[in-house]
Amino acid sequence: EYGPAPESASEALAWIATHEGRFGHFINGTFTAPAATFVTVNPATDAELAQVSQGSAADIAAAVAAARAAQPAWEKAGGPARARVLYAIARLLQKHARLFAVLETLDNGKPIRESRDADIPLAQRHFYYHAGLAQLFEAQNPNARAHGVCGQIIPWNFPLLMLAWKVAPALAAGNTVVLKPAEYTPLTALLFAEVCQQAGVPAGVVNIVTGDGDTGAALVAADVNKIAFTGSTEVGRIIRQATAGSGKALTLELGGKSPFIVFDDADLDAAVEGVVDSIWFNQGQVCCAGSRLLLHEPIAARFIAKLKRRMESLRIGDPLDKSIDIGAIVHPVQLQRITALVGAHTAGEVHTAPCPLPARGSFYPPTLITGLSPSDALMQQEIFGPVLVSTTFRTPAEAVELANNTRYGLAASVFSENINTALAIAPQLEAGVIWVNGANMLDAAAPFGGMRESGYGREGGPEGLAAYTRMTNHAAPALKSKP
Ligand code: TXE
Repeated sequence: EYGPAPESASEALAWIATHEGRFGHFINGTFTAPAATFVTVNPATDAELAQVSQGSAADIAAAVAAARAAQPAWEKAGGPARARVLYAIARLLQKHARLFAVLETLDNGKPIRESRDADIPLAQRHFYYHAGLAQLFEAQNPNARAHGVCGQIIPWNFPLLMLAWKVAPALAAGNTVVLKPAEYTPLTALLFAEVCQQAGVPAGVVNIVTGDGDTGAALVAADVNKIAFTGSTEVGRIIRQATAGSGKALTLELGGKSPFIVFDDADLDAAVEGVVDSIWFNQGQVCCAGSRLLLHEPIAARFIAKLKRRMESLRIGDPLDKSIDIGAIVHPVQLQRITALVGAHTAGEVHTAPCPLPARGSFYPPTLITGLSPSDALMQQEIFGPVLVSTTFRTPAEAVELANNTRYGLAASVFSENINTALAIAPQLEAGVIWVNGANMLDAAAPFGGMRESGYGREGGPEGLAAYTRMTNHAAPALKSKP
């Protein structure tokens, strides 16, 4: 479908060239003139991709004003009218899937196989799903009203998909948005702005302001009705404090240190593949990555041997090469963070995948650290890289205790061929999302989110849409007006 490996970057680079490599913000349906720019680079080659504007408080204020002006008509248009626009966005994401996938891989460093088969299709599906839900939800919840203007701040690990998770439900419920992409990966959000123009999204309904944490902080402080944030637990805490007492609604999707539990009756080969999907997907830069491997003692040595053998076949390299399993780390700063966290630690036995690393770019090898004790820092800290730590347990009760022994509570995987074991363990795990004999399975219809320091609120499904509405005792305007 995508021609011979490696995938060509030419279409994506040509798109960047149509903007002369310099991007303004997308406010009120048009691009502003680029100003005060910063550079976004391809982490696999260190080559500059484009210059992107650093959003100021004035840019945020202009975007919020556009969103405020557009909101009443967008809500009043009603679910079916909004659904038409959401379907149009979904179809355009599908039509331009290849361009989006290559652009995402260039900006983020993730393997093209993942952007092509996961990020972009899941983003499309999010818009298709919410087009349907826009109509159904309104009919079933006549007293639900939109919040108004939503400020949305997203991370760099799944740039377009996190945008879809934020924008699709907000628009479906009749809100307008000001979205700030992460500074490392702004490009697919800017391409999405063009999709909005083509899809007939009314001016001001979607606004995109690029920039760093200062731009994000300005958005949090702006006159918005809701903030939705995905990112680090530390910044989540700052935003929580900044919005306290402001009356702004808030949802937070933060970090994790999710357990991956393998019982002695598990299909060990399937569990090994589960580990690969869980911690080496997207170089481990996944909030719900199964980064703590908990092994039942009777199979622990056998499992580690199998896993080490599997690591020998992992291929690290050019993310545009379709045969590559592991791409680049998003940015040199993130690479340094991973290196420092692992380097500061002396306990345990460190095993790395033997595939040589490319000579340039930000690459880190898939890494397995065995023989740690539950209180070791690496068992507790989110590394957000391709680093798996493991320990063993003797009884199901000990497995549950170890699994719950962090400050996080985002996701968990349980591998067992005994459904009674799986169903007995799952409800005892303090995690928002639990997979049995699987990992990292996401669906637009399944609410996703954490507990404890992994955040609160849900994204996806009717619960996710409900988080973009408030209940009133007035019927929705669209249902009151005559056709
Ligand atoms: O995240 P930040 P960073 C974790 C992961 C990673 C660490 C640091 O452990 O190693 O965070 O990554 C914006 N007010 N996760 O530094 O800073 C920022 O511009 C408002 C887990 O990249 O949280 C970006 O758009 N916004 C995670 C977004 O917040 C602010 C995904 C996330 O950046 C801000 C990413 C502020 N004061 C990192 N400061 C997950 N849960 O998926 C920054 N931002």
